[in-house]
Amino acid sequence: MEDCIFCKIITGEIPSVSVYEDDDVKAFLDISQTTVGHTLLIPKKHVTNIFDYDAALSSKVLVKIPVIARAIKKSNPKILGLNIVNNNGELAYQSVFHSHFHLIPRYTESDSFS
Ligand code: DGP
Repeated sequence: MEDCIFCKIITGEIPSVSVYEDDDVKAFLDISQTTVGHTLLIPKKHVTNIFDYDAALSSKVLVKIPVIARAIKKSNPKILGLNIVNNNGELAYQSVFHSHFHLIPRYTESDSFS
């Protein structure tokens, strides 16, 4: 998609801090770090949101959520929990219309900045 920020991140046209990448997905740090390590997981195929997922895309993308979650947790012993957030549609606070899953690590209160 020509004007999609996340498609441009996939091609490298817009720089990002990569966390994980394979043929089907990319994970990179969110520009607005809710907590340190806040990561976005996106399908490489441009789809707007969860309403566009068929079984094939689901099996390529959704299975990666626990993979990335475990990798984030393993990266820092101070991570005690993790929120997975997925906004679908403007009314549900989706602001970038290329499907994405937020993985937000949670620390003790003193380690986190939000
Ligand atoms: P949402 O509100 O669920 O659609 O979240 C969109 C997220 O995308 C938001 O947390 C900020 C992030 N974001 C927007 N533009 C960029 C960008 O250019 N680079 C990166 N790394 N993240 C971005």
